[in-house]
Amino acid sequence: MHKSGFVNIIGRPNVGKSTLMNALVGERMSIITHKPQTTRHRIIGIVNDDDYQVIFSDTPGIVRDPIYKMHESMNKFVWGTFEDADVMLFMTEPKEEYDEDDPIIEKLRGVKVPLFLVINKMDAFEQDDLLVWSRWWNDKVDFLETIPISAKEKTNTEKLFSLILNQLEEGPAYYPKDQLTDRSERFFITEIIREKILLLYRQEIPYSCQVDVEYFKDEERIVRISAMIYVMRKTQKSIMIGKGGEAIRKLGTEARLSIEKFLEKKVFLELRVKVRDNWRDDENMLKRFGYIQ
Ligand SMILES: Nc1nc2c(ncn2[C@@H]2O[C@H](COP(=O)(O)OP(=O)(O)OP(=O)(O)O)[C@@H](O)[C@H]2O)c(=O)[nH]1
Ligand SMILES: [Mg+2]
Repeated sequence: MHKSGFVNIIGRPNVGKSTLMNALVGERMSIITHKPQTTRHRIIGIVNDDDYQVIFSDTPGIVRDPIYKMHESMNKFVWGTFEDADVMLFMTEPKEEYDEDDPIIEKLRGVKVPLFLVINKMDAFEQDDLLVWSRWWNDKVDFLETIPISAKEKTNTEKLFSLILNQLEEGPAYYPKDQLTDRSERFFITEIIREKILLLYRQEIPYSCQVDVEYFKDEERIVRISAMIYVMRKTQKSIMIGKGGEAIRKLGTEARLSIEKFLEKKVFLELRVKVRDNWRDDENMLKRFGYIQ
């Protein structure tokens, strides 16, 4: 019998959804940083075997108070995963507070497919904290099972995978068996650059940025890439570039090294910066960057 299904991972920003997906898939699919709102899209990671195909979806952290259209789109990606899930993983971490009337609770109550409560970062908390948080959630929502894990240290992640597999029903392979994701190389390059921006720049800068790979040419010995970084204000542009171009050079080097690892090839990377004041609210820009269809 061949099993398959969609397993969707949701939760607030920064709880470790992307870390978990990468651990389950065994590849570095989604970018991970210590900052909230790292993931902005729904990203698929596929685990293939002769007897099964499990299609995981990593999603953006649920934004509580959407300010920009971009945030609304990010939340829409999350709510969309309620429609097509065969299994849902709701992820939280001890000490993460929710209000009794948080809309996610009502949403979770309505889930008809197997629903797991995944309490992450068990490496960083006491057993008691795990119990308290498990109890709080289980009083409110009918989870099939609660599982404490450490996505970072891969504690209980294999156990979680087999629990998921037990819940999947007979079904076909939806993707070719050698496929790991639905995203293009270009998308991952954009994400790698964005990851470095999140790591290198402070405060609102990373959140004001969008990266667009404008040129990608795979030549015999080298891959040539040119990317545009959109920011919202002139002052942000000068921060991106830095004194004498120092900041953007550093970004360029770190991104290039990471892209070279990803493509397993030498890379020439050109980065440019442009001001586009309201891209997070601009429908055309949001369409172009895949936030809305
Ligand atoms: N201590 C500890 N830290 C973890 C664990 N899993 C993830 N983290 C850290 O938590 C931070 C956020 O991880 P991500 O995987 O990016 O979280 P996310 O839920 O995808 O965040 P968004 O994309 O912003 O929604 C990173 O600094 C991770 O290294 C864990 O099991 N233990
Ligand atoms: Mg993420």
